[in-house]
Amino acid sequence: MLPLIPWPTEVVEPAATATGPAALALPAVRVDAPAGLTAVVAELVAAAGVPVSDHDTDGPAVPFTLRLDPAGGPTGSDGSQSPERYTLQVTAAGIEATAPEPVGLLHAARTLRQLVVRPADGAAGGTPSTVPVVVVRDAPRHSWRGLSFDVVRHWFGPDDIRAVVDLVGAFKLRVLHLHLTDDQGWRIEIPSRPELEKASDNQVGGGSAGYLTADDYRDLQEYAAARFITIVPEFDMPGHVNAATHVYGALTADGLATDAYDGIEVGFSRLWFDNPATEPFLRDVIGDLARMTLGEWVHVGGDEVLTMDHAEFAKFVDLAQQIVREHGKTPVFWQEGARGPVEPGTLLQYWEPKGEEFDRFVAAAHAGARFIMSPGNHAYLDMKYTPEHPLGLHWAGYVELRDSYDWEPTTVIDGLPASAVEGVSAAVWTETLTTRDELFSMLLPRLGAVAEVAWTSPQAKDFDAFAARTAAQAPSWRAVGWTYHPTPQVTW
Ligand code: TNX
Repeated sequence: MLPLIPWPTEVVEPAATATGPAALALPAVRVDAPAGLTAVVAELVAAAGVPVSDHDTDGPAVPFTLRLDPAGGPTGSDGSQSPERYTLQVTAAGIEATAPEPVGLLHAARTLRQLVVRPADGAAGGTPSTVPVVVVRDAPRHSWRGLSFDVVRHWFGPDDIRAVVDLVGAFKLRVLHLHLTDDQGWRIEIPSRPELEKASDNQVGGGSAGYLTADDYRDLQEYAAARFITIVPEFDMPGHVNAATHVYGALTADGLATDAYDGIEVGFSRLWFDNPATEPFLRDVIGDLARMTLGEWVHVGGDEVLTMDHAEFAKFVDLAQQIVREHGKTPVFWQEGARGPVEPGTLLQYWEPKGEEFDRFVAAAHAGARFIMSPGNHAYLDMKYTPEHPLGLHWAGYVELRDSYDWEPTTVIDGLPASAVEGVSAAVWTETLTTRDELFSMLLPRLGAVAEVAWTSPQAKDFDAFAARTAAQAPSWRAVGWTYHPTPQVTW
């Protein structure tokens, strides 16, 4: 059993014979990769505990050769070829990765990282790590594989966000969606609206917090992009806006700024479409956010506006969608966006089972909307594992590891065409999470389960095997300081 998460398309292990080694020793690895990839690949090799050698003269080093090659990776039974496909081949002579695109080469290096076996505790000093002789041919099922991360309810700054980028990368996810604005705080500099900084120093329970400067945001996106991860920023509107109305009284019905809010209720704050201050605010914020964003998408929220009629809400969806498109980006909304006039290509993020809305979702799909599946009862990693769990919420139920694993994204919404599913996103909201360790203990091991739902074909999924692979990965999490919850569903 190889400890790979997500499980790949095809794994070929040679039958054990007397003629060849079952594993290759890795005293050191020499990386030979296309320009621009060498540093991140070396970082992954080092994270696996294997020394990276720069020169032949450093002593024995195993070559890890990464080559762009359209022949790398598998072809689906229907002839389909994912641009993320790759092949990783470990032989007695060395390690080779081939892929048509750089992202595939990086996936191959991530697979290698998971395959490395560290010397057993108590092994003689100098005992090298090893890697099994194997061929892995692999490609993802869905292209949108992400994590939605609330950095508002409790502030998580650039260092924590970079750690989360590393974690999502380890499971071959491609998207980190940052929930940047909400009732409690405003977490990003908007150059045309510098006053918003006044709403950054607050969070759930009060206390000091912060926000990303434009420079922080650019650096983070570049860090993520070097790892083929796209940051998708979210400005949540027309609800969840108390941070904005705290700064700009002109946005409220009575013209008075609202008080800062440090509780965890939702649904009470709102914008007013006919207020003359509203559209300029949306244009400034969405415009700046789009200009500052390297990736293709801008998320404009739309969830839980509990005090607005549908007609007014639809006007917000229409306007936000137009502004995002005017800036050359693709809009993303929470599922409530389906109540507005969604256009082809607009993405809707499903999160809550509301049967009476399913017809609307299906209609939106037929109108060309694409769906990101984040069902609360499977993919919300801020839900408690069990009733006794000290952290998290439970409005969507208790979400144990198996709940995060055993679900099928194309059948969550009755009647939705499977072809309308763009992919899957886990989500972690931070009302109850205050430290990186708490955050990671909610993400691990469940993020691996959601990643496997997004990547692996349903026929190849197997919870018991997944649980065993999870246990086998835990030492590598401990080695890099990633805290995880030792759920009893895994024999650690
Ligand atoms: C629902 S999911 C929300 C968030 C909360 C979350 C807590 C969504 C679109 N809205 O505002 O933080 O539940 O689990």
